[in-house]
Amino acid sequence: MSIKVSELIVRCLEEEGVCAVFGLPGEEAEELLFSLDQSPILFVPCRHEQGAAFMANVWGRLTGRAGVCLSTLGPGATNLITGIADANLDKAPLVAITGQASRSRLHHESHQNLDVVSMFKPITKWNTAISAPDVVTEVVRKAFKIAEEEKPGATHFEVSEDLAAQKVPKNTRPLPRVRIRRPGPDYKAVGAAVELLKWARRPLVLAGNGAIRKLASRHLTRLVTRHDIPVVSTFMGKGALSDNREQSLFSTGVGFARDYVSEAVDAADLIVTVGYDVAELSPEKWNPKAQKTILHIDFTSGEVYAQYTPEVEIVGDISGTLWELDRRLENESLAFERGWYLPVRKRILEDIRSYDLEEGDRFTVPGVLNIVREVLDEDGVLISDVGSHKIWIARNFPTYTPNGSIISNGLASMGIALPGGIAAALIQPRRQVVTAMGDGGFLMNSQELETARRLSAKFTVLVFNDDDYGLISWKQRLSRDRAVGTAIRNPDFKAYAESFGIRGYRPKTVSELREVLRKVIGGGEMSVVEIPVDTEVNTELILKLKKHWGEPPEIDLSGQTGRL
Ligand SMILES: Cc1ncc(C[n+]2csc(CCOP(=O)(O)OP(=O)(O)O)c2C)c(N)n1
Repeated sequence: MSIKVSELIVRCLEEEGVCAVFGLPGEEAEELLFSLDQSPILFVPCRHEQGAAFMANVWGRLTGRAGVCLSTLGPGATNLITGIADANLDKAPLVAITGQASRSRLHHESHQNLDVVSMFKPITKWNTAISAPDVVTEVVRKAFKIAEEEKPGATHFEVSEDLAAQKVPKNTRPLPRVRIRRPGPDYKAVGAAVELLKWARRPLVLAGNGAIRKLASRHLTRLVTRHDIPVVSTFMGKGALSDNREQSLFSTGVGFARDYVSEAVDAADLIVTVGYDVAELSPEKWNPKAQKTILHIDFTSGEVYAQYTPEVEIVGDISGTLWELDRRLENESLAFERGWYLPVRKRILEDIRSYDLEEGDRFTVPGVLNIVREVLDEDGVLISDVGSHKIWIARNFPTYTPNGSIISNGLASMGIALPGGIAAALIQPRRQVVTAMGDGGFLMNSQELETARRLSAKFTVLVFNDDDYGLISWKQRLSRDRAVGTAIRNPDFKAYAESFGIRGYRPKTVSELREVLRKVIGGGEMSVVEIPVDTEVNTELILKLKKHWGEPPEIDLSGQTGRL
């Protein structure tokens, strides 16, 4: 008795606990699709392979277990690339599966035949083509193991159509998942870190995307609240410490200009990085003179930068390290100044409030975000796309739980938010899910509205409309006083959403906006809310910050919007 290789692959996916595969069909993936059809695993046909890869990506980020996407050979595989690369650079566990032509035609030029394994090499942690039926169980286990182990990322395996149809003995068993303990911190390194902390007066934690994985947030919260250490998070580290906590100084801020939070970073005498990922934020941004004393805590050793030369590196499980440090510090006399960072927190909080919208005001992204925060449950999730709105979400949107806001900041690819919302709504149907994007990012993957509708996914899509690739024109105006190549035009987004059978809204006043958001967020329906936004607030922010730092303005405020 025998089964097909494709059936064995699906059996292995079941063993890995996979419950959904996002993808697009193709002839060379036929065996896999029919085998999936015999399994409890849900195959979600998407409208673009990029959408499928982004869904798997956000699935991985929210669950810590690899999200899975599937495509055919050639064009299907090339379409997957951006979503896979995004997962890899953003440290999201993802397994990609691609079909391939029969092995008998791979040696010569043939229809849709590309060397996908070579193509995916630089965007994955590991990838391979399954070479024979008897290695299937090893390949699938290895793909999941590598994708999920620290630091997580993307893996890929390719299945030729002739191989998929080959037979293996029916009793072939998938290899079991094995729970692996991550190594704990080295005691000498912890000892050196304790000495550094005893020396410090104003330590400050920089929490990166590793600080929201594997329970690190819980241990971080205990350590910093007990010893009154302020925490600044990177965009992807948001929620590692709840912004409700007095010690939270929110995120690293605008990034391309010194923000209020820089005052605390400047004043700190020890920067403790926790799960800090340089793909997100270069150390040149916060340590330009390479003078900071740094304690590095991460699953892996630090990347080499002239501005990142830690005094001590503790390499090992982050939670374990934080727990151990907390224990070791219990009996030490520390000389931390208490509350030294509070004026910075106060300024950040006041700044966020200053964007509150009043009746008659034109909509701005930070103003709308304040209303979203008012309406969204504390444990709801806001998934950001990439653009000027992302900067505002990172800087202004209080986040209370790890993954309470999801931002792509490694590859930082536009188009992730809407597919990401579908993944979030599927995994956590009771959680309030809001996605926020610009008009540019929305139309990059808006075809997935059909997927959302078909799946009866329920979440809110906010489209900030400025008829412009806003972040680019924001930056161009700062450097050259004008923007080129950024102005775009849009369809009627409300009518567009409605053409998919999805409720569309275009509020005109602040009270109407509040009413719409109260109705749609967590309202049990899929909805698209188009919000025309005034972008003057972007340049004004930079002017305000320059004034704060006593720098000359050097910005011309004329011709702000990108409208045609
Ligand atoms: C796939 C991709 N293409 C291009 C870019 C470069 N880029 C970064 S932000 C941005 C503009 C985004 O415009 P929009 O989606 O309208 O959002 P806004 O900036 O207006 O908030 C562009 C083109 C990118 N990050 N990703």
